[in-house]
Amino acid sequence: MPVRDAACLMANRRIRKEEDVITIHGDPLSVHTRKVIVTAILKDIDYQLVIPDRPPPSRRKPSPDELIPALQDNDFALTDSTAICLYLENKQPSPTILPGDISACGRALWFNAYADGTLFRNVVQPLFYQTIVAPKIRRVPSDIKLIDQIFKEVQPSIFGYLESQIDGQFLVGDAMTLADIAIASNFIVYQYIGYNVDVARYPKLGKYLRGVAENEAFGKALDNEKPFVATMGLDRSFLDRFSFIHQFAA
Ligand SMILES: N[C@@H](CCC(=O)N[C@@H](CS)C(=O)NCC(=O)O)C(=O)O
Repeated sequence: MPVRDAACLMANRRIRKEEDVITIHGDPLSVHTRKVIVTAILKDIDYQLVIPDRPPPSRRKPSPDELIPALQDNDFALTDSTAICLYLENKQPSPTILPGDISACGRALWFNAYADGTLFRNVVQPLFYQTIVAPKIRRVPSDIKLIDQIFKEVQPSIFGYLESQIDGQFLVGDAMTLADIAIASNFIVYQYIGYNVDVARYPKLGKYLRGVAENEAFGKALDNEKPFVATMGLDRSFLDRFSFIHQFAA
């Protein structure tokens, strides 16, 4: 698709040579697209974002599994946020999103898998569907019983597990890794759709998420999302509260 015909074109800072600019097909509000965007920004890789048709049920499918994100880097196409992030890691190794130490690297990959396979599949995706897609896009009632069940029976063990794993600013080591990008990206959507992390119950998780959202690359991605958040009528006030708390804690 010619760049100017794209539903949305977002250049990441200055444009270098055209062949250096990768194309990310995805939605800026999607958990998995954000992983790729944050990774590209962190690594100073220029990208353009092409948003497939909205709303989700009628998207044009850019990938074999019909999911977003998908990457196009000149002649090379790739799907799956983790595969794409690891491709970008090899394309531009510094700064790294995977620690060199083998156990730390394994741990980062584990949290990335947990973010997708457990946090997203069991909490964020069903809540997104029941809170946004069902009532606002498909115009069918939300399943209140299911939402309640997620809060009471599913969420506590997942949030509790994460709370137990946080010991400092990042999940692994002393810099942002794929683990933080994947986990925090889920919580951004969780909060966009109107839910808050109970900081009295999960104080480490709350503080950790604030820190990741304030990371420069993550923060830039979130700034770029502002117009899309507004269009979808989502709530980004938690990010203002983050900076409010940050200013007064400084
Ligand atoms: N394992 C895949 C999951 C991708 C995924 O579930 N993407 C969602 C959006 S976050 C999707 O494409 N949903 C259908 C749609 O938006 O059309 C990855 O990491 O990329």
